[in-house]
Amino acid sequence: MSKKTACPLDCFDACEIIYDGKIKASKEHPYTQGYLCPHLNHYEENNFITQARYKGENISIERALEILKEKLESTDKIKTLQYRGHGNFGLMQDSMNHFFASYGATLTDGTLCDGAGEAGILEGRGANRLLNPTEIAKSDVVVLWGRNIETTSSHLMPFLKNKEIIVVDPYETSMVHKAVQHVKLKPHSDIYFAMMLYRFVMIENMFDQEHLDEFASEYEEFYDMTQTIRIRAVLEKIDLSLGDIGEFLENIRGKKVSIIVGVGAQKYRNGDEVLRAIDAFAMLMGFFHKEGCGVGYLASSRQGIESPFIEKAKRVSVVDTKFSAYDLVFVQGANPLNQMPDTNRVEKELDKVKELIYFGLFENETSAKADLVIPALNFLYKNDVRVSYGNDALLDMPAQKSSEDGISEYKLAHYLCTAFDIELQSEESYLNHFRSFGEKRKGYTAVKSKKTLPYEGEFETDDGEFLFLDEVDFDMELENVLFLLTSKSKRSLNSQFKRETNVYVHPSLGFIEGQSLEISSVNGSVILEVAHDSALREDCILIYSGTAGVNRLSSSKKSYVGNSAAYQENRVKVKIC
Ligand SMILES: Nc1nc2c(c(=O)[nH]1)N[C@H]1C(S)=C(S)[C@@H](COP(=O)(O)OP(=O)(O)OC[C@H]3O[C@@H](n4cnc5c(=O)[nH]c(N)nc54)[C@H](O)[C@@H]3O)O[C@H]1N2
Ligand SMILES: Nc1nc2c(c(=O)[nH]1)N[C@H]1C(S)=C(S)[C@@H](COP(=O)(O)OP(=O)(O)OC[C@H]3O[C@@H](n4cnc5c(=O)[nH]c(N)nc54)[C@H](O)[C@@H]3O)O[C@H]1N2
Ligand code: SF4
Ligand SMILES: [Mo]
Repeated sequence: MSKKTACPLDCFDACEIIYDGKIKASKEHPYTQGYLCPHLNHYEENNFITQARYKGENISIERALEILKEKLESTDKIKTLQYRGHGNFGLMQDSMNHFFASYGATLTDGTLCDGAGEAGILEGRGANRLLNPTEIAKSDVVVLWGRNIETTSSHLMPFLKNKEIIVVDPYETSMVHKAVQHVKLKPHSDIYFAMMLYRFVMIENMFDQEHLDEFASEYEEFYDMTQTIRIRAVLEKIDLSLGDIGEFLENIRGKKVSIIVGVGAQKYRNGDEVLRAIDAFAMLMGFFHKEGCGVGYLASSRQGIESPFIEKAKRVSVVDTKFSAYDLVFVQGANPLNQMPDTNRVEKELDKVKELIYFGLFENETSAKADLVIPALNFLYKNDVRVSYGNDALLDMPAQKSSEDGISEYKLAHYLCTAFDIELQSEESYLNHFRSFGEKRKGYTAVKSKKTLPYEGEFETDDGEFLFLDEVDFDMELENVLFLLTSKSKRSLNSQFKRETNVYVHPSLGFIEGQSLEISSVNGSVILEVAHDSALREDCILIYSGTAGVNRLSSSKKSYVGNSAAYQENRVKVKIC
């Protein structure tokens, strides 16, 4: 048995693991480079669910499967919903989608994560291709734009050695201390900043005319749009100075530049426009077609991988799911009662569901409410293959040991497909199917079609040209407001592992550490204990993603484009209680 497997978590890095009774980092894999993050270093110390239960009573796994089958039989198919999250990033997770889709149930679409930004990228470039770490390593300057790499993609750090770093973030991330510039802009003001960069690049003639004529002939129309911005008034509104713009352009002049964008910059209803404005600036600078340059985001991880599973099904959005329209809801790899926006709404909706079924690894808000809890086996006990949205690796994840305390997705899908007479191939044939998209490269296996220079030749839009944004929504509330940041925490991965419990505020706001603070928005409120963080702007509070109750504050209104959640759309108020 191969001792090699991979971290299954929803993370850019997709680390390779050597398992010898203990989880260890692979030293050979060029992206893993011999170390893992705390989530995996302490993975086996977690309290996994090892016991199935129904309505509070412990039952055997066999009985849990029978109950699941009975409940499916007694429920109308159109009243059955599979709600998927990304607790595990393995491709075999989809074997359960195959069952539910073939069976005639409703599945989910849309995303809680990166959909708004991705929609913007798709509009402009036609495809959301990867900017691989090996390309980023060729840059002189790396702009971290709403991405906190030391926390969320620490394996990118070695690729940034000796580069000039610029951070564009309302928060003073740890990378700021290594940076030549920190643009500490107001949240939600990135569109203005990007458009102003565009305008000044035009004024200063920092662009390559021929390149634009070939790939983005409408660049002057976009320039006209950037000219509708009143510079002084807007700079004041977003709390930047002309000096910030000038310094930024000086820092990148004549350099190879990669812009690495995170989900932070697009957790808004108009998140697509943020990415389109950043892309427009990058286009003007010619970054898409020069070596060591580009804009990297959360790329489509499955680029170049065909699904062997039945996918066609009726689907409803994962953002504002109307659970009450279903009698049976099967939650897989997700914790909607913590991670979906507008928890108050989600709670009310789930109250009306007759059979809430939770298939996961850990106890959480959703398992606590579930009628039937089915323990999943963790990645060490099952076979899988994974890819990543942050690099080109494809990793085999063979089982390292066995256990009867839970069930794998494939085994559960197999049980259900057999029970309902649905075709399912052997596990090995699916694994081989996924493996077939890989090719050996130096020290690792990569997805064949993930190329190093993604937009070489032309863009993937209808006419091969970059498509500029032609209308911008400047209707954001930016003045005299308190912004809510809901960033990712070092200690947790979304709501898995050690979750944060505090609300973080700037010390100058006058709140005392340990004090209870009621934070409220138009959607709801939550009471949390104050902790100080001087890395924040004074007009921002920070409640990390995964904190209990954080999403009582967020809205389930979807992004205008991209069927995505917009966690930071609501402004908040605070009150001592
Ligand atoms: N440790 C850890 N790692 C993770 C995760 C985790 O929960 N914990 N989650 C994984 C997942 S699912 C994802 S999607 C990725 C996300 O990875 P990232 O995109 O890096 O995650 P975030 O922390 O959401 O946001 C990054 C930064 O955006 C900044 N930000 C917030 N609002 C704005 C804004 O309006 N403009 C700008 N310019 N910046 C802003 C925040 O201050 C933060 O520093 O991380 C993955 N990796
Ligand atoms: N306020 C706010 N909310 C957010 C975000 C934010 O930035 N701010 N970020 C959003 C983002 S980017 C994302 S990606 C989503 C994530 O939202 P979810 O995907 O719901 O993430 P988790 O809370 O980690 O829930 C994953 C669950 O999957 C289960 N699980 C883990 N491994 C397995 C497995 O192998 N099999 C099965 N069956 N189950 C497993 C675990 O029990 C865990 O509780 O949250 C979103 N929510
Ligand atoms: S950095 Fe990401 S992929 Fe690597 S071990 Fe941690 S969570 Fe897993
Ligand atoms: Mo995510």
